[in-house]
Amino acid sequence: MAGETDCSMLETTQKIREKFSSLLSEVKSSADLDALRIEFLGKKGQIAALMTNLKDVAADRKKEAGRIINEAKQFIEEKLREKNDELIALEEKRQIDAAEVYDDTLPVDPGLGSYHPITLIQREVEEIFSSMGFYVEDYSEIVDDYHCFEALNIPKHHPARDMQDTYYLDNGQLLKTHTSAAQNYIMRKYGAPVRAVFPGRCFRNESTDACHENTFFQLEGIMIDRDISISNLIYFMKTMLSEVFKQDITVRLRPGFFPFVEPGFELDIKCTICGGVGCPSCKNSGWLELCPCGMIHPNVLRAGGIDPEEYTGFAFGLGLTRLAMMKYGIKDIRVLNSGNLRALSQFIDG
Ligand code: FA5
Repeated sequence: MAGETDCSMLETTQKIREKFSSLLSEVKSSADLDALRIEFLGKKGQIAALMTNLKDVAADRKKEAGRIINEAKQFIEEKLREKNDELIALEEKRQIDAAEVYDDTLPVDPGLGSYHPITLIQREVEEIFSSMGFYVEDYSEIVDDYHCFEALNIPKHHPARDMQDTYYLDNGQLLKTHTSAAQNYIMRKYGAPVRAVFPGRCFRNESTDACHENTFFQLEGIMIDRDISISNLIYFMKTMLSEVFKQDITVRLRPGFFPFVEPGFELDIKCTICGGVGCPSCKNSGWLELCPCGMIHPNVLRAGGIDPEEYTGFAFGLGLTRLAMMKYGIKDIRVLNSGNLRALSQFIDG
């Protein structure tokens, strides 16, 4: 290449580029790619050879020839990088595809995990009610004011709203304060007659203690048909509690006020932690409010598109988190949201 001009340098580098491109198209692995890198960019590679020959180029052409060689080098480096990225992506895809081959015949290690007590109790109560012909429904955790309050006979500025302060979103929606927020949706979905339960996470802006959390679970139930009365309500509550506890527990029913039922009741359970003598889990009263309930208010039926002249129904709002406390003997409700695996993984189904 002695005395070569920048014009013939251009031709030479062009040939090198073409040869490189053709070899690159055959590269299948990073080993191939490395070999190509050495052939063209290595110490004894084709670009290094051009650089060596640069000394023989006429002085006034050297700069231009150097630029042409550099461009070829950059071209090769760029293409090698692209190919390297392509090979990495292909390898990742191959690994992901291989991982998706799931072998369900592999033995399962029973020590791998356990269900959260809320999951256990929720499934148990769902099963009890579905065996009695109730649908099990799901509902959003973010709701609007209408479903959480207005459809439940709690107009704006009603004092009952003060008992359920919650977290509002910028768009006016809110985190649901109670599972009753789904009543209207269920009535609209099924019409009457209907029987359904719908568990869900609830949120309230309140201070926590051994029996109050700002995030807890309820399981709501409604039953609407012709001639439904308080006797039906009491029957279903009794059946549910005796199935869950499978032993004698003491409950009491007392009047309670909720704008969406009339009449309304508080159903309390005698604290299973202290046996009724009083402890922090029951705020020293011996009793724990567990499952308020009542006969659905005619305005609520009407809002759900159901004629209150023809149908009546009951509703209840079971405190699922408190039920888990009472069933499993969990003294402090805050353990349930704690993520403390030593405490939470010791409960078994049934
Ligand atoms: C209600 O939420 C009504 N929606 C229930 C209802 C439904 C009444 C249908 C009538 C008909 P209350 O705010 O009392 O009511 O909550 C119901 C149950 O949820 C309580 O008895 C309790 O068991 C549980 N609960 C309420 N607040 C908390 C809290 N901060 N932490 C843990 N559990 C709670």
